[in-house]
Amino acid sequence: MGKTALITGVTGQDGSFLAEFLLEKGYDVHGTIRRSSVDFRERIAHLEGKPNFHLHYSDMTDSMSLVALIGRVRPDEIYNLAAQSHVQVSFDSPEYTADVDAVGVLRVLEAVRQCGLESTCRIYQASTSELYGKVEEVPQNENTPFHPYSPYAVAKQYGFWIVKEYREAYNMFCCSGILFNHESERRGETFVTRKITLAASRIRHGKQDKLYLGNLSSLRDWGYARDYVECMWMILQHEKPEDFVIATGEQHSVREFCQLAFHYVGIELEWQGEGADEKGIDKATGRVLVEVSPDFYRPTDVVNLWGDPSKAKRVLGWNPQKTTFDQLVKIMVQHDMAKVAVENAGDAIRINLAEYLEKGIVK
Ligand code: NAP
Ligand code: G4F
Repeated sequence: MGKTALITGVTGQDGSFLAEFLLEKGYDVHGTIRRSSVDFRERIAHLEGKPNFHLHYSDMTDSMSLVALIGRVRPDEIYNLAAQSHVQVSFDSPEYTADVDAVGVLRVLEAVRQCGLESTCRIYQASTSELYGKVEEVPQNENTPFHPYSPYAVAKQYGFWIVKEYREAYNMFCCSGILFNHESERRGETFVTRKITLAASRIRHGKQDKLYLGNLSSLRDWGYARDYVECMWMILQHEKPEDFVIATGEQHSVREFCQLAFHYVGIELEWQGEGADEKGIDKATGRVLVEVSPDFYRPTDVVNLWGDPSKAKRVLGWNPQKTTFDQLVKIMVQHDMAKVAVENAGDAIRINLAEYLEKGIVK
């Protein structure tokens, strides 16, 4: 018999890659989705209909839905990925973020206990490098003190500690992966990397004039999401429950990411000015393509994330450099150049259709 896994947040970037990964390993995969007026299942559309892939409505704010689902599925492994995952949004919706990202974790742990699965079900909690926040040392490892620096990070801090508490109090196999930023062609479009690769592609195709960003000097340790979901699985296959830092061990600024993304669409940028006056200028034409907008500044910003993945490498045998920074940017740009080309083709068809309707050819 293959194992059964439950993924909360299966429609997200990580959930979709993890579902693919577990299906390939022969798992029976169950995922949670939430009701919304527009059905947004783009990332998992290719998995629907597979016999071992099952979707269920549930919400992290609704403990009854979680108890009922976990009792019915009786998973061997739970990957708790569902979250309000946008740091800037957490300043606007702090209470909701706490409900989902903090209390939501407690709801999953309690549901497992109430269903009598505490000694059989292993639980992975999607923790984050945002816990290091206003960093107290670089690079950051499993022993670096936490200093959360946003409502999102404070909520995730609760999640981290409640997982540790249940591990020690009830002897449950539950652990946190402290994941540094990981990106992909499926990344949400308002996170900085995807915002950049989409904008560079649209600018290249003449569909956008300029890209507005916040803090260009912010530093991140960016990896490829597809590589990171493998490590989530490895954490649950380890002989004992432990927390791990998952990162590449390499750090780049938002400015560097931007430079490379534009390079891959065929535009070389040079930077002029400082702070809010800094601009990214197309060397060939002199056009200003990137500007800073204080709208994207955060009340408190985390600016120096750099992970040390030594423990995951040594204990789990995980390769933190499977996909390099350069390859990651290239994958994302290639995807978005193709996406914009398809959008352009769609626009052309819509224009024609509008003309047809106007002329009364199609009624
Ligand atoms: P994501 O793309 O934003 O996906 C989040 C998932 O959570 C989506 O499926 C979303 O559903 C679901 N969700 C949100 N609120 C929910 C609620 N109230 N009830 C049920 N489901 C809900 O995030 P991701 O990048 O895949 O990240 C996965 C997890 O890792 C998150 O917990 C995130 O905080 C954490 N993390 C991410 C990174 C990173 O760099 N990507 C780094 C560290 C930690 P909808 O599709 O319906 O919105
Ligand atoms: O891409 P970001 O929004 O990601 P952030 O805040 O690091 O959060 C992501 O990674 C965390 C792991 O460390 C996850 F826990 C979390 O769920 C999420 O996946 O911003 C990255 C940096 C920030 O310093 C931000 O201030 O880029 C800076 N930035 C500059 N201009 C911008 C922009 N961020 C966004 N989203 N949009 C901008 O225009």
